[in-house]
Amino acid sequence: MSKPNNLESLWMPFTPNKTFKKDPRIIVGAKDMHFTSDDNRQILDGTAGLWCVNAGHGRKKIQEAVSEQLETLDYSPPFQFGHPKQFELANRLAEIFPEGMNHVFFSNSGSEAVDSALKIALAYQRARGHATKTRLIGRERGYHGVGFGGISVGGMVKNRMYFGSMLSGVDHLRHTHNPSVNAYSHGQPEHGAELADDLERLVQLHDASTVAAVIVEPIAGSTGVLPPPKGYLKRLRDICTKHDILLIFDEVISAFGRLGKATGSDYFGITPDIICCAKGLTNATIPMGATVVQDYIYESMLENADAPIELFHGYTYSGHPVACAAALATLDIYKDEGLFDNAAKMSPVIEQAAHSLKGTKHIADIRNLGVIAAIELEPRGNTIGARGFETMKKAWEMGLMVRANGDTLAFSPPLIVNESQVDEMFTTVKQAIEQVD
Ligand code: PXG
Repeated sequence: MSKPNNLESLWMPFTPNKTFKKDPRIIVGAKDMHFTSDDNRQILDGTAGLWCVNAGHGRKKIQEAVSEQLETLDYSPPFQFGHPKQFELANRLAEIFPEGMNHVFFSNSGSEAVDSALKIALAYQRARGHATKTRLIGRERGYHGVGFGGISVGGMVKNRMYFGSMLSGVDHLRHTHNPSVNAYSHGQPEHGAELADDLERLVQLHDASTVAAVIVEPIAGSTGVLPPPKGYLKRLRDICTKHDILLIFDEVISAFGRLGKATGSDYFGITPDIICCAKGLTNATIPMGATVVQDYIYESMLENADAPIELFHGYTYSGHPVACAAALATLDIYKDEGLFDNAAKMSPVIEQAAHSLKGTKHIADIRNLGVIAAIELEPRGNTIGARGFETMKKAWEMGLMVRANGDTLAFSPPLIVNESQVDEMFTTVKQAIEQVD
């Protein structure tokens, strides 16, 4: 397959359409750790697509499961009817998610998993008699997808500024990025646990009786990879518990092995009340999101809701049979191939390779955790993001896919990555950085 001859009609998401269409990057195939471009080059996937193809591309087992499911049951309505695989998948997730988190609500994306979590939090507070707890707290630089709920609690300015006033009754913690004391940290930074105390201040301002939930990414991804300072998540958990506020972890990036465990919660040893996930759930083959809740949330809703339908929420494709088949096959691969353990094994290799670039021109900071690394470049004068974008394009020409979030280059390869591929990723990106102005 070659380049389509007319790129005009498609409005591309999160993409400068004008410049892309003048000089497009077209992907026509993928296998294991590589994409194939339309000019038939092999591109090393340094990003697992968009942090999602955790088991690598073109996995036969998933293909077979999907095709068999399409033959057997292509669709069944999720409201008032069930099909076996959605129950099986919920049970399988309960096995690998933290203890006590045994109830799963399905959706079709990370954004929907987040909106579902926020709505469940509000409905739960009301059902248990705390109807004044309606306020939602997010964090500066947070990314929680693109629904109105997600952008309201999110903290990335461009994702918010064009879209009006969003949800009311939302407040934000400060972000945790502090390069003046934490630059070039290996893994979690030492400084900044006290920033969790922002939640105490917000409670002083609004009163706990008005706060339903706090949502954070345990490791912030899209904003340029910000591992949490040591002790920060524990402090946040403790303050939430003290004030009877739900803690939601948005694990759309961190679940399914990115940190060497099934969940970031498991990796950090901090259990939230609700976890949102998506991406790696189906190895990105079929869109799917999930919101996993503590038993007491589900049980309280069933007991106290004021209507026979306990939660007035759901999607036409909640628990879609084909997505469930893809997810079950994906979970089998993670388990059979020990991919979370491989991620844990590769984490120090990535750390070492990433930090070996310190001293390369333009580089201002390097961060890493698990199978994630980020190289932050100095912006070129006032043109924020230009240097990052040009480096991404240069790397593509050189056979490497890397994400540019502003001037931060982010790596999050599939968990099947090996040492020589890690070496290739960082050698190539170094050369790319050296070639941009
Ligand atoms: N929460 C988090 C933490 C995410 O990273 C979403 C929610 C939304 O998921 P959906 O499936 O609705 O896109 C995400 C998505 C990037 C990048 O450049 C990351 C995401 C999406 C687009 C770009 O790092 N993550």
